[in-house]
Amino acid sequence: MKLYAVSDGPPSLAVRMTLKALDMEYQLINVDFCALEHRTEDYAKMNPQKEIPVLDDDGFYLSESIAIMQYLCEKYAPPNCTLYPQSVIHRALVNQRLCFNMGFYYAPISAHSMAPIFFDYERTPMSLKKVQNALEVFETYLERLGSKYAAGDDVTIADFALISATICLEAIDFDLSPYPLVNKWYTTFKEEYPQLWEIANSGMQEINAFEHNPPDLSEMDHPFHPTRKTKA
Ligand SMILES: N[C@@H](CCC(=O)N[C@@H](CS)C(=O)NCC(=O)O)C(=O)O
Repeated sequence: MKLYAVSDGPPSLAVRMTLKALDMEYQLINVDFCALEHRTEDYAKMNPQKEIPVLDDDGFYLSESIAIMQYLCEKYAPPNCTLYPQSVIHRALVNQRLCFNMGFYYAPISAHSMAPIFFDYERTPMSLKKVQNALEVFETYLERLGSKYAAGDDVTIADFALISATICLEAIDFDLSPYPLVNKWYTTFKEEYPQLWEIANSGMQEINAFEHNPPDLSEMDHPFHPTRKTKA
């Protein structure tokens, strides 16, 4: 099994946490985002979206981090594994949190934290407001469920996705204290799963280094880049 991943990409980190939690052997292939290794025609054969990560399970190529995490658990998790619970209701809750992360939580966080570093967009009062809105909703979910983790008292793949998104905020020195339950959930994960946190933390440190010493984007000929050299 191979995983094409980017070292500071939250979707890649969430998949790596899943592989680690499942104790699986695999080959980690680092994709250089700034060198646009994911924009080549060869890469597009694996994933026409030209996005990272991609899993190659013996010639079966799968993209989209949520689908990858679900696939890994469905195919390789031991019976009664709590990472992706079997019960319909509980699994529905995990799936809801995964969708919440992708559609509602990570998107504004990424726009506010990552895009200004890697795409030259601006951090604005509106982008901040959207992050605050996402955090308020996550705070509400944690309050209503009254659980230690996002979908219950056991850690699940939904936490891996949400933790990977939240590192982007820590990386830009964002204060989580106005969201005490999110803050507690984040700290609890770090304390209880140090080996999984190590994976997230390595990405967080990289983003933090870029935050304080931004990459030179002038040479990055990305089609979605505001200062790109060639037209998309
Ligand atoms: N929905 C995808 C998103 C993956 C994604 O956005 N990956 C970023 C790296 S963190 C990427 O490949 N972006 C492509 C680009 O901006 O060129 C997933 O969850 O796997």
